Amino acid sequence: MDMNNEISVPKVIVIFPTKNVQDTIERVILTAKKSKYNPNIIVVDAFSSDKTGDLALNAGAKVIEQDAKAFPAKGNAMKTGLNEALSTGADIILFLDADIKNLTTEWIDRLVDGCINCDMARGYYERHPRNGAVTKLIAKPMLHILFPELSHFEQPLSGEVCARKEVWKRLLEKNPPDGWGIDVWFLIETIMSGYQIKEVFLGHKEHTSFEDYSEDVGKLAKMAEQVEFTIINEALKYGRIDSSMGVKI
Ligand SMILES: Nc1nc2c(ncn2[C@@H]2O[C@H](COP(=O)(O)OP(=O)(O)O)[C@@H](O)[C@H]2O)c(=O)[nH]1
Ligand SMILES: [Mg+2]
Repeated sequence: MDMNNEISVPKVIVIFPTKNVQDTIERVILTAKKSKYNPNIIVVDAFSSDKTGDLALNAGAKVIEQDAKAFPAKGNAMKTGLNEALSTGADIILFLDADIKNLTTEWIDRLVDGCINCDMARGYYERHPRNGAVTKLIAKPMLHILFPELSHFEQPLSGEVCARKEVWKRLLEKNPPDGWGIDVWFLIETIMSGYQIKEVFLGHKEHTSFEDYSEDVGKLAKMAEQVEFTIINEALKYGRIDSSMGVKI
């Protein structure tokens, strides 16, 4: 396939990492399948104890299990999904959260459109004011201090991320983390690798995970810790913190 063909008719794969999302999984798969890009769907499941796996299979997805039983495993699931998608010859790979209640087909079309002329397209949205605590209180303030060139990104932890296969291959080689740090790690490493990222506005986002912590953001402590750990590690790697732990910039 020559380059022009590849760009005009890309083979698109949508990957959903899933953990007990039986209320939303069918609808998000069917919605993604209606995209003008006619994507194949891969579900990377966390050994869900509910009906997620069966419902995903019936809705037409290929269902695989994440590589390890250690949790949290969002990063592990994304890496497992990438290896699977790359082995099936995908040109463009898009991740979407499976717990989205108001996903529309336009989200898929817009994100894939966004990375036809760019290396990576990431979704951003409006959310409930109490939603996104780790984004607002950990990721963005830390990036502002340690990676100020990334502080304009609205959603550094967006789960809606699309990139060309070359970009994903390069990122996989750099040893991504297994847990909740994966999203900000992909953001930092993509930019530090010299790629261009576009943020694409997707409107309002409603997702079921918010219901788990809307009354007690303390439930987000593990996610906060892993995001913080990842940003500190990346800051050390790129010399943004000196040996006395003083911030250089
Ligand atoms: N395979 C796998 N998927 C996960 C895991 N944790 C979360 N997910 C999925 O990853 C997506 C984002 O997780 P979610 O809990 O909604 O994160 P939040 O939106 O930041 O609160 C959802 O589709 C989850 O079902 C995990 O450990 N393994
Ligand atoms: Mg969610």
